[in-house]
Amino acid sequence: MLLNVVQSIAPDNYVAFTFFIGYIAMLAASVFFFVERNSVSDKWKMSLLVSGLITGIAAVHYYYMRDYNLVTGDSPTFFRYVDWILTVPLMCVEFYLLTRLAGATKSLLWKLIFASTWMLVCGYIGEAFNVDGSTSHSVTWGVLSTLGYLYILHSVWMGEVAGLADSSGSEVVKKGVRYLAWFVLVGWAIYPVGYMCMDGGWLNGIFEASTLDIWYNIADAINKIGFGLVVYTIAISESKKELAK
Ligand SMILES: *C/C=C(C)/C=C/C=C(C)/C=C/C1=C(C)CCCC1(C)C
Repeated sequence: MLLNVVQSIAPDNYVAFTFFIGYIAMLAASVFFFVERNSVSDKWKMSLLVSGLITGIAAVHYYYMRDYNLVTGDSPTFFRYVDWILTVPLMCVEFYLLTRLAGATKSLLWKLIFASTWMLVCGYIGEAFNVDGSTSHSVTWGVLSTLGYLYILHSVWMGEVAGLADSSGSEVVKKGVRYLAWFVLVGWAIYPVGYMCMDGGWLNGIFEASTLDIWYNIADAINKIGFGLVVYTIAISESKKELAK
């Protein structure tokens, strides 16, 4: 708060600028998802609540990340991971909510939450505790983290989540889950690529660490707001169908 009052963004500081824009966009998206809960049937209100929570939690973190970055000039790695560890499991909750009517179980939900938490905890250890820029540290934890990522990818493309979406009997849910699976495959892949560009990573030196934040900020906006909008579209279409009955 205090820092926020005295700092302003230099015109050529694109990193800070994307933190700022990210904050506004996440905030606006939350307002949108919360207000739009009124436009969907009861069954879908929880999905929109979760969409709004994802962008809302991100907005709070962007607020702090922007300040942190302005004051220190560093990447706000800690805030970034706190944000992810809260929001990525919530994205897994969205998959559960979308396939619940087709029979998704609590055990599926917990497996997805566990896999995402595993992915992020291992990633954090790999990134934050790599004091001497060691390649073996970076690669070991990166590979461990990727196991969690692969589990989620498998589940949403050809595993339990995909199977449930197929058997849901709704084209909207089936297509929607497929869209979300694309987010996981392409949008989420930006983060491990960024990770590999850091000290000790296989792609180190390709991007400046400072420009990495720009990529992460863009990726976050797509992955959180875009993801939420797909969920919103599914919820609206399904609610209309229910009304038409
Ligand atoms: C809104 C934030 C999202 C969707 C963040 C997603 C983050 C990941 C998919 C991170 C994955 C990583 C790996 C697969 C390996 C290297 C370490 C990570 C944590 C960057």
